[in-house]
Amino acid sequence: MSKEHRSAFPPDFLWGGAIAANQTEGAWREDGKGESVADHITAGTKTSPRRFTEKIRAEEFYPSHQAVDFYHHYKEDIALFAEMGMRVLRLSIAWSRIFPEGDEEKPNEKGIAFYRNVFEECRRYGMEPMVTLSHYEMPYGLCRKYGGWGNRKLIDFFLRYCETVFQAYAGQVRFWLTFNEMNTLVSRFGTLLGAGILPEDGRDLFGMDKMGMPETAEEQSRRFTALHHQFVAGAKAVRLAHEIDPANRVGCMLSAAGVYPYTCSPDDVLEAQRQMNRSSWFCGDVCIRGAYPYFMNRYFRENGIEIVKDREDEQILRAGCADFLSFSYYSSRCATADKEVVKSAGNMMLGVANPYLAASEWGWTIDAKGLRYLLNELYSRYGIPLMVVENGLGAVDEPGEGGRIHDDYRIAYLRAHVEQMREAVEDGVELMGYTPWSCIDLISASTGEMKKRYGFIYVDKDNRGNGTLKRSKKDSFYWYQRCIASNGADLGGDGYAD
Ligand code: BGP
Repeated sequence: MSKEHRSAFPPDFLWGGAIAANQTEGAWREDGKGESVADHITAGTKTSPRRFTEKIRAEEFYPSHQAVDFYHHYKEDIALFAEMGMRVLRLSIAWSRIFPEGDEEKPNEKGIAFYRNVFEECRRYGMEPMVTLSHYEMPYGLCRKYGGWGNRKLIDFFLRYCETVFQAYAGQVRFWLTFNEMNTLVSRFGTLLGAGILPEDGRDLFGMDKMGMPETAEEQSRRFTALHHQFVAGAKAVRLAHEIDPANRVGCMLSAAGVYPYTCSPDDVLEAQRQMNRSSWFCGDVCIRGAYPYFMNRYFRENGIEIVKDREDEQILRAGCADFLSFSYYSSRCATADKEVVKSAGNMMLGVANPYLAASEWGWTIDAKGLRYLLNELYSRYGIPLMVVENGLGAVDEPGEGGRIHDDYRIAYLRAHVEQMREAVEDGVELMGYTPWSCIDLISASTGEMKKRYGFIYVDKDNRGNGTLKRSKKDSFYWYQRCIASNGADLGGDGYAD
């Protein structure tokens, strides 16, 4: 295996890892925490979807309730992250720990104290916390009482929460991300997790059971209005963060995937462009350029979508552009205008299978070069610093002799992606950092499984919640440790175990 001994990455490159509160913390009702929308979603599998229940039912299993118990293990976990050499930990604050129902006047002090301790622990090791303000876990009270982000009142509730945490952690946290993968709201996948718009009791998480049925214009209008409210809230949060502490840097966060035309037929090329416009550029343009792009007008018009806006919104959007663009990258997809071409299995954004690429066990296309392509596309469009805040391989890990996990498949995936990031940096892209998903095993967002593992650190827990929660280092732990120590120069070779 060849080794590269030169690093293109800047010396202050932010190597780290990413987690989210609802997928790691557990302690769902401890120390005054309220229920979040994630706490109402049952476990699923690759083939049986997660479901939403209005009430918590004793006979159902809700993975976020315990997750991997980061709430009680954070010291041990952060020590392990530091041992890998991580310089940044991307994590989210569970909004419902700070405002249990979402609409209280006063925050929950115990929730504030918890994150203060977590950030202090990070700082003890010289690790920067990077905080996602809303990662698929808004207070359930806001969904139940107000209809989620479809209601404009959410902007004020969100801003109150932002002000509370910006003040509380001033000096401790410099990097903030507003809404995780906010562009999932451009399709029905984001309706529940992203917008907090509740479906009927027992409905599947992504509305896949309705996939054949088109959404009504009214449903779409509500979803796009919810997204508009998030745009406004995000822009206001950027301003507020800067006012409270000029050192704050606030990024928007997108789920990003390159979209390739399935063939070079102009119809496929136009279809790929149409999908890219809607799925990535739309939200990026609003958050970074501060205005709705021209191409959405026709889409809104033709689908009867009406977005309720206030007169001052244009100005708010212009005044609150993000400082940097962060995104998750797992795969790319193909687009075709040919209805006969079979759709491949996928996650949030379905696409046509790419005959040149392999896929993960969960059907996600693996495309490291697609990351270089995308980094260049994003940078040439926006010209602001970029950060890859999620990237990784969900796979089944089987402990071998002595409980060791030889996850060479994960190392291969990550190595290929780091190599392509390095190429992009050589191309001239301004890349701030990389926080793979994930530094530790956690609950899968789409399926609720533990079995779909992403971490460098194994957590002994199964799909039904059984296990000791013991942490152990996988081979990828040592690989990443060397990658960071060499600033991305040493990516090769086997034998990364102790
Ligand atoms: C992103 C989410 C994460 C994470 C990741 C992997 O969409 O931001 O929360 O879970 O995808 O997806 P999954 O957990 O479904 O495998």
